[in-house]
Amino acid sequence: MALHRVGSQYADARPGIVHLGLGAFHRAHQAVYLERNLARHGGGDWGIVSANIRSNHRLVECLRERGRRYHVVEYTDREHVTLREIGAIRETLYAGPDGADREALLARMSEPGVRIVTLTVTEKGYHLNPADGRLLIDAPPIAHDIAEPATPHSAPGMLVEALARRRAAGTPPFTVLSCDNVSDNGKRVRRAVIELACHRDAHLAGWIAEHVAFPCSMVDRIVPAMTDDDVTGLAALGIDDPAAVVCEAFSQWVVEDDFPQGRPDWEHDGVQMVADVAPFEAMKLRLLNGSHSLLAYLGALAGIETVAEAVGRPEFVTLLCRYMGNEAAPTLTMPTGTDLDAYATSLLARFANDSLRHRLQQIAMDGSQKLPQRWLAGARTRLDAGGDLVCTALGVAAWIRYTAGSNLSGESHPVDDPMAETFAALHEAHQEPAGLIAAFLALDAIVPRELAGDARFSGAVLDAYRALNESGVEAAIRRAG
Ligand code: CS2
Repeated sequence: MALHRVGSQYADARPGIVHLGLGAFHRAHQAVYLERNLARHGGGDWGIVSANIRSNHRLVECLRERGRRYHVVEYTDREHVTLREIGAIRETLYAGPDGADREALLARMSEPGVRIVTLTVTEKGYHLNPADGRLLIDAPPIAHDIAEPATPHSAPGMLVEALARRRAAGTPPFTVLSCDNVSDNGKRVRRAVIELACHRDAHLAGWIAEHVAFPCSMVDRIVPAMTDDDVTGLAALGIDDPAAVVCEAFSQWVVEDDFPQGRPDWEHDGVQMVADVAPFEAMKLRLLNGSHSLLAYLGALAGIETVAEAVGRPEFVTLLCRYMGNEAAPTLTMPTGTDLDAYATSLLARFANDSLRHRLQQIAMDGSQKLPQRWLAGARTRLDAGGDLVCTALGVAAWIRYTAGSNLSGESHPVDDPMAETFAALHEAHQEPAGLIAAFLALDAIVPRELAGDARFSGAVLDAYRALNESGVEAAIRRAG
C-alpha cells in the first residue's frame, strides 16, 4: 500500500472562526482546508474554535486530552492512502443542554477577532420546516430560546445571542457560513436567525438583516461514520487515534464570496469562491445526495449494507444512470462549461470506492429533512416541464416502505428521523397502499402541495410501492427502466 503522510507543522494560530457542530464531516472537510491555509501561512488568524452544542461531549474531551490533534485518513482506493495530521482546531467546547461551556462559547463568539461562524449542525439543527423554510417555533430548543435567549440551546439561538452581545458591545458582526446539505443554506439560516431575533427585539432583527452576511456554500466529501473495521485498519497503519476520521480523497467546497469582515485566502487552498453557489448546490444535492438516498432506501429494503455493495449490482447502476441523466440533470441550469455527464460518471466511481464502509442506514436517517432538496424540488421542475419521474417515484415509494421499520424480508431496522412517530402512526392507520401513499404525500412539512396534488406523481409512487411489495427491489428497478 502507498501511504503518504502529511504532518501539521505551524506553531500557533489565533482563533478567527468559531464552528458549531464538531462532527466527522467538519473534521474531514473544513478543518482540512483551514489546515492547508494555516500551513501555507505558518499560522495566522484563522484557527478554529470548534463546539458541540447538542451531543458528543466525549469527542470534545477526547480532542482536548490529545492537544486537539487528530488524523484524517483519505482513501483514494485500498492501495492509496493519505494520512493527514490536523492541528487547525485550536480549542474544543461542549455547550450542550447542561451548559458546561456555553458561556465560554458565547464569549468566543463575541470576540472581535472571531470574524466567521461556520455550522455543520445537520438539516434538522436549524429547526426549519423542511418544505417551506419557516422557523419551527414550537420545537423545544427554539421555544426554550424564545423564553430564555441568554442561555440558548439551538444553533440559531447561539447565533442570535452572540450577535446581540456584539451589537451591544459595538463589535462588528461575524459572517455566518452554513456548511450543511441544505439548499440555499445561507438564506435559510438567515431566515431562522432573523425570525428568532424578531421574538426578542425588532431592532436587533433589523440590525442583523442589515449588517450580517450569510453566504451560501456547497460542501462535498464522503465521510462515513467510523466502523470497527476502520479502527482496525488504522491500527495496521500504526495510528491509535480515537478522534481520527476516514474519508474519500475527493473534496469540494464552493463558497459565495460575501465576507464583509474578511476571510482566509481560501482560493489558494482549493476552495472555489464564486458569486452564486445555487447551481453547484442544486447539482450536488440532486445528483450526489439524490442518488445516495435512492441507494439508501432501495438498498436497505433489499438487505444491502453499504453504498459500495449497492453499486456493485448492475441494476442499481442502471437506476442511478437513469435517475441522474433523465430526471435530475434536466432540472439543472449550470454555468457554461459544466459537464454533467462527467460529474455523474465521477459520482459512480466515488460510490464504488470499497475502501470506505459507507452504511446505507446512515444515509437513510432524517429522510423528512433530506428529501425536499434532494428529490422533491427537482421533481416539481420536472413535472412542470412534462417529464417523467419513474426513478424519483420509486425512491419515494421505497422511503415510505422503509419508514415502516423493516426491509422486504421482514428484518427490522431503526427509523431515525424527527418525524418517526408520525410515520409509525401512518403505517398503523393505513394498511392499504392507496391510503398509505396518500397520507404520506399529504405530509406538507415534506412534500410540496403542488407535487402531492399532481396525479402523475402520486400515481407513479403508488405503482412503484405496489411493485416493490409484490415483486421486490430488483424487479421494481427493472420496471422503472
Ligand atoms: C449523505 C451525505 O448521509 C447522507 O445523507 O448523502 O452525507 C453525503 O455523503 C455527503 O453530502 C457527501 O458530500
